[in-house]
Amino acid sequence: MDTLFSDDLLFDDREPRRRQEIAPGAVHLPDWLNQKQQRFLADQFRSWAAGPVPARSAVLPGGHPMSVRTVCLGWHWQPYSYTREAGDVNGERVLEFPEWLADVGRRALADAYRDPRAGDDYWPDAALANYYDAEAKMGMHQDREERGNQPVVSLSIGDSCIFRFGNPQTRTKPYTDVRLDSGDLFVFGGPSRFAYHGVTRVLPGSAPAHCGLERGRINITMRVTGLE
Ligand SMILES: O=C(O)CCC(=O)C(=O)O
Repeated sequence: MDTLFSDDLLFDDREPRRRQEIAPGAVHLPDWLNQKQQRFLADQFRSWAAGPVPARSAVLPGGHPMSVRTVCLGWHWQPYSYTREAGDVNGERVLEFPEWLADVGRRALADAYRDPRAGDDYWPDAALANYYDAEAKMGMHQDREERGNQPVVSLSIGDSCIFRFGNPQTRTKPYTDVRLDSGDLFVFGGPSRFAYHGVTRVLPGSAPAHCGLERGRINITMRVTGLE
């Protein structure tokens, strides 16, 4: 009976698959990407991860490697700064931020905020593409290496995960657990731009057929660094 009442089953009933504003400025849009778009992004991820800077587990200041493997576009992120060259990997310059991905970001804002002009001034210049295996997670953190407060746009492909979205003040409650499925969009800006957030777990085996990823989860976040 334990399994009948596990979170994996209950979440589906509790979370309707429709647009939800999780907190002011933080919007979850399920099924925003169709399967072809998901496959396209999964293919892109594989080519980005091949280099010139390969996907790697960033090492936190305490010496622990993160459980996700990350490849960056535009700017290389390492805890907690951006550089053009990946000094903690192989010293190579990261790939350019693709113009088509910036366009995705602008459309994401327009759809999430239900305002066709919401993305007009959005020019993301950095993306972090993370790969989660079945055990990977991400602790509660703020995205605050960027100068400025433009929204973060997040796309998910592959296995579902439980995404914890909190508040700008503390790593702890109040927070909301949201199940992010393959194809989902999550945007956080405005009063929620600096909210703590993290991934408590991946739901292995939940990736839909034909999403382009047999196992694991890819998450792509794009940001405006405000750096020259
Ligand atoms: O994987 C996710 O959905 C969140 C990723 C994230 O928080 C980050 O890259 O800073």
